[in-house]
Amino acid sequence: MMQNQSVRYYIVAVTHEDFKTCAHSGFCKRNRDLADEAFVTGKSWSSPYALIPDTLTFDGGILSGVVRKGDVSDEHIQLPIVMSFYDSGAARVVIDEEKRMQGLIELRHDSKANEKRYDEAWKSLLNLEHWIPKGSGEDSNEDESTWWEKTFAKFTDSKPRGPKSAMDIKFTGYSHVFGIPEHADKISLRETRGDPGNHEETYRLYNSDVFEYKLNSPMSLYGAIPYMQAHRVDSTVGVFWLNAAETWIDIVKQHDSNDKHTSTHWISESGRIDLFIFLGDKPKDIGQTYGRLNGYPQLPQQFAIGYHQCRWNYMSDEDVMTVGATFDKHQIPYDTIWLDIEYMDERKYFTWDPLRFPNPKDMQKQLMESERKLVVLMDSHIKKESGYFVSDELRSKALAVLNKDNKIYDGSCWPGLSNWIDAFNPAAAAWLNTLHKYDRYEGSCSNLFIENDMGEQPVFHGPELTMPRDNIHHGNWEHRDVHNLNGLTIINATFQALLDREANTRPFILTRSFYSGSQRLTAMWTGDNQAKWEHLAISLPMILTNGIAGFPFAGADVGGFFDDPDVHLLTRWYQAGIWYPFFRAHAHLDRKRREPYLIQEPGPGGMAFTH
Ligand code: NBV
Repeated sequence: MMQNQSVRYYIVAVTHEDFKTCAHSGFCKRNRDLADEAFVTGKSWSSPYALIPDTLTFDGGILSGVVRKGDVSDEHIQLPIVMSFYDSGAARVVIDEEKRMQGLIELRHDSKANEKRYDEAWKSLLNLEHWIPKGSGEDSNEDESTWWEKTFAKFTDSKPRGPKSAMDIKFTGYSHVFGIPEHADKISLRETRGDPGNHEETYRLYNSDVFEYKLNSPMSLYGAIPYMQAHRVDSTVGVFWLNAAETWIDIVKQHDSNDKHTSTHWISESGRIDLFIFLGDKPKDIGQTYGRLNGYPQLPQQFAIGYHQCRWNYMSDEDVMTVGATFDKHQIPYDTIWLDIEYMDERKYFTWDPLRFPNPKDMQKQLMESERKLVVLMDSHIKKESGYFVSDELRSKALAVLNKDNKIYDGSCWPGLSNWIDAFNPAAAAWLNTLHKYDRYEGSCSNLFIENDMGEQPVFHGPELTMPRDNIHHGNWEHRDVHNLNGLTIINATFQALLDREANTRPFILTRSFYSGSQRLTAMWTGDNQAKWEHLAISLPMILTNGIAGFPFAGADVGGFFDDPDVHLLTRWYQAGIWYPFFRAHAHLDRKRREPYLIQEPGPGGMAFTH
């Protein structure tokens, strides 16, 4: 059957202007303004918060107590605080309230004296956006206009659970901080207060599918790892901010006569404060401790560190075999060939286009003869169509994401009108597991692996090209609370499915969206880059930053996804790409063929394609 042409291309090209800045986000603006007030105008700033000394207890490495807002007589806002100190050298600070808050932690690690000091001084900035019932009128001197409803680019977010949270972390004695992927930016993170050379805007973590993303920018891209590291010659500090909601991070550097310091301000839309702190001499020391918490990458399969040949799309099984045979003819090695969204019947996952891929098993068996693999693209948006078994089961088993009215959420995506698998639900993961079994996924063989592309949950025509924040996931979580985790739930379920499909094979998955922990399950790549020299250049700090954040199995589309590279750029990109831990060439549907055997040797007449 032919494709549904109406959804062949992105209907809406959502570019960087269509995404929020801090100023568009009520909770971010409030917290940024507060930091300005405290830091800029602030010697006279005094915090309304205090630890209540006689509530403190220390037992089995755990320090517990209560933080109070207001003066001693005012007991109505009390926040339990728990600090745990682990043998690994990590510490955890949790401040729990039904809703959110803002505080300050100062980090310093003096390794010369071989002394690991958690110098968490609850400085004067401690502040809390505590939960209040809607319309209660408390804190009436504050601007509540964005607390209960927020409209951005014609989309209104109903925010039924009100305004939410944040905190400050100061890296005392460190002039550089690194990490918090994913941004198209340099390795040493820039300041965000708009002076020359700094960013105008706050770093954002809100997994997003950004069309033609901007370079040297703090805007969020497809993945989010809220892990930051600061390093100087013999001392390293890391912080992990355990929060999967939209998060903004401001960075400001201060120099005094003795030292340099980096102050960071973390602002999340929801959740409690849950912060891990890692101290060590060298980055490898804290990389070790961070891995003990969130997992290490699995040892990649041999084929996975080889060369991957991809494009959107190889259009038939014959096309796949011809490309493979031409690689062999030119004696260019490749280990894996990929199929993008056009291999299916009307973009319905777990099906094959009957005209173009009539014999998928034969195709995979031929690849198997030379130990090659096939990777096919698979996502969690399911075409809404009665009679399509995946859609019927998703709906009848009630395993889809819901809208704010607790009805199955309908949105549009590549297949047209779609519903989304809610992999937060263990029953949905278990169901996905059954779909991958050979008897259910007809035409699949043991050398077929998976690309989970759009885990940011892109929804054409959705707010910032994703789902509304008041959508509901399993366990009554609002989408806003868990947005950055969504892609991880899908790869988690897919990984388990591939593991259970056949004993003794290790799954291979590629993901575009990620969170801390995804490194255990998949490789990642930097999404839809462009065939430009600047994109080749930025791929290196992006991949290295991912490594700093514990996810080194990373790559970028060799050649650039959008546009056609000239032969110089493509040749240089292959030369760089061979060093990417994950090495895959990829190209947009409309771009010219550019398999490496099409590039001529550099010669007196320059270099050319043999089209
Ligand atoms: O499936 C089509 C593309 C894919 O080729 C690319 O690698 C992904 O990053 N996909 C995005 C969807 C839309 C691209 C405009």
